[in-house]
Amino acid sequence: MKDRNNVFSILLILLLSLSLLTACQAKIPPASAAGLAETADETKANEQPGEVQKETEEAAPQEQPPEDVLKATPAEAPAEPQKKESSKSDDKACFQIEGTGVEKSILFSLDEIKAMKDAYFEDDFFSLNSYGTKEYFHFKGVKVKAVLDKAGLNKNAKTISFIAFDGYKQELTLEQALKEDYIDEQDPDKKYPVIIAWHENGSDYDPQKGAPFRLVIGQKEPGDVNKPQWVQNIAKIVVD
Ligand SMILES: Nc1nc2c(c(=O)[nH]1)N[C@H]1C(S)=C(S)[C@@H](COP(=O)(O)O)O[C@H]1N2
Ligand SMILES: [Mo]
Repeated sequence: MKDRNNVFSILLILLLSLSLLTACQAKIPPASAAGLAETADETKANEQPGEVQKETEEAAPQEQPPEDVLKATPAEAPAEPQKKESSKSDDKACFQIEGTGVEKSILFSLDEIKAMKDAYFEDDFFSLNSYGTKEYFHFKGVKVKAVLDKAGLNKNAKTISFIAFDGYKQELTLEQALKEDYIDEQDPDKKYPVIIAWHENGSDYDPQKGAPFRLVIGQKEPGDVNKPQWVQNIAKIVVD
């Protein structure tokens, strides 16, 4: 009886550590995932606000229902009462930066990102989507530049791709990623860097609903449809 319990515990521990080890990378989609096609459309739409982006537009609202879905695992709960939630939250709370354009690949955890105090940026961001909807969102995050600096940029670095767990992708040139003076067409005093946000409109993203990171970028010029660029649930940043 005892032996069996021991074997069971060991198996459980093995399984848990395995899932922790692989959690951050397991679901990271390849750069060639389906999102690419939609992305191309979205990017074009930035220049031509009239363009249609049916698939992504319709999919978007479901992406982020700001509801509480925090019902923690009833079936397995008895074993470790306290630990469960935090280890679960950590599972997807990271993203990977990689590619030929960086000196080293790094896995960033949410805690590490939050600890980058010098790179912290918080503000209301104006958004315009392809339907012409204008809206402000409050974000807290870090400048993309700081994340790139940590990985170390190689001389060849030219493009920065932000890839989400659902395959959605947006690509910036290095210049666009480092630019610190994006605008808000309604407020001439504002200047924005590109950020990776972990907090939107009063709450941190819930890691149980996906990687808690979002790319946020202001407008290049008045009329710039910037919201499609706000990649949710960033899994990977590829620098080439
Ligand atoms: N991962 C991911 N991020 C995404 C999308 C998506 O389909 N997947 N859609 C984009 C588009 S087209 C828009 S307009 C906004 C919608 O953001 P919202 O859900 O906060 O309104 O998210 C953008 N970020
Ligand atoms: Mo969109």
